[in-house]
Amino acid sequence: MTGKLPFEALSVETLAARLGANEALCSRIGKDTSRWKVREVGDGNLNLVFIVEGATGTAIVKQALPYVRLVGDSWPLPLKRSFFEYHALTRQEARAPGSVPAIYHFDEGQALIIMEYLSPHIILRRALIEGRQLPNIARDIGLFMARTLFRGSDLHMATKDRKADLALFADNVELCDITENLVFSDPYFDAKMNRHTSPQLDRIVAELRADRDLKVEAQRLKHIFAANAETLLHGDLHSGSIMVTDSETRMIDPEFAFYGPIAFDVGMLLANFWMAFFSQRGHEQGGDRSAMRAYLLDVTIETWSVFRTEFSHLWRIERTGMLYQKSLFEDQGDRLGAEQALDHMLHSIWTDMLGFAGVEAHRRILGLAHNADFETIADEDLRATCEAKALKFGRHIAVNRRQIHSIDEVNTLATLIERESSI
Ligand code: SR1
Ligand code: MG
Repeated sequence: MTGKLPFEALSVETLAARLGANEALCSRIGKDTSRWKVREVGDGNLNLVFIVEGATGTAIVKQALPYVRLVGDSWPLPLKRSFFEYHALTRQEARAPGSVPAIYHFDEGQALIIMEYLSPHIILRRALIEGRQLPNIARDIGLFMARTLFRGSDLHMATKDRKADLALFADNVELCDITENLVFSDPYFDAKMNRHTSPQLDRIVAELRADRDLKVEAQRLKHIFAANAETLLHGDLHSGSIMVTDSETRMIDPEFAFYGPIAFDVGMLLANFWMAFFSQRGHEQGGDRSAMRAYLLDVTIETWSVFRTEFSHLWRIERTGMLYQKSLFEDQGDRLGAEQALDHMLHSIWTDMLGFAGVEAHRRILGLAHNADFETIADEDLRATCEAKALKFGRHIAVNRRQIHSIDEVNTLATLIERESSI
């Protein structure tokens, strides 16, 4: 197959015939296609994902579809998202080596990426639902975020290179549009594709939609998301975009990559830990999840701390871009000036991170794309109780983000809300 053929979606039946001559794939898994076993395992909202097992190895073949898989061909979506995913992965590997799957081959015309099969990794979200406590995720994800977000910005890059990347990723318009609508607007009005646990949450949904302070804050956050082209974001860094074992963590699926605010990736990620926290009450059939709840709050504390520490470290040793030049500070013996500027930047990331976390929690409960943490709670009353608490928490941290000063304060709030008996 070459990139010049018209796009055609792969299937379990056609994959071996279509990719049997692909050298990158054959060199990894063996060229005897009669021994290839192909499974389609995509459980995300957008793409096809195949596991292809051959005589000498296994690889992943991921292919974009010209529409949103979750909705169907009534919602067209350009294939070029695969191009952005490929280019984001190459930059993430350079900036945070070992944190993403290895890429074996990219075919732009067929919108497919052949990449490393991660095994025995599972999706982090699934592990958290099962109640597994992974010891390294906070460190690994905190480092990934600090390294990719710092090194993709004008704090580090040559401004010519950053502007070229800014222009390249600016074309990821349709995926940004999904986030702009699904995260920042749809949850706050009666948008067509919204759904929520009903009737249990009806009253709360009506209250949130009538909440002027919340709607204004969500739009201020949307403005920051759209206008603050600070760094190359992963763009969809939730617990479904991370694969784990007890000792390893890899980030996947950066097709939403674009230049946006540093705080967005951090906020989306932490929101998913807080949602996992609020969902645990719905997963207690096998026993009490108090220890898991405590673990998840510890993960938020450690993730933020690792992110902050590594970002600060890079600020001190890799600040080679055109922002806050050393010639203005350290080179004049003004180390404190550089520290003051760092404090300002971390403070603004912190404040915006809380806002992004709040609206991310809302959209996963009120919008189109829900998460399995809540969706797998079969008892709808119990699910609604968990969801209502996460909604209340999200509203508080989004609206009051400028008055919240520490992660302990956020986690105290989460604990108090989680212990409330009614919704
Ligand atoms: C229509 S796409 C819905 C969601 O799935 C992706 O994973 C993103 O989170 C997006 O918002
Ligand atoms: Mg995805």
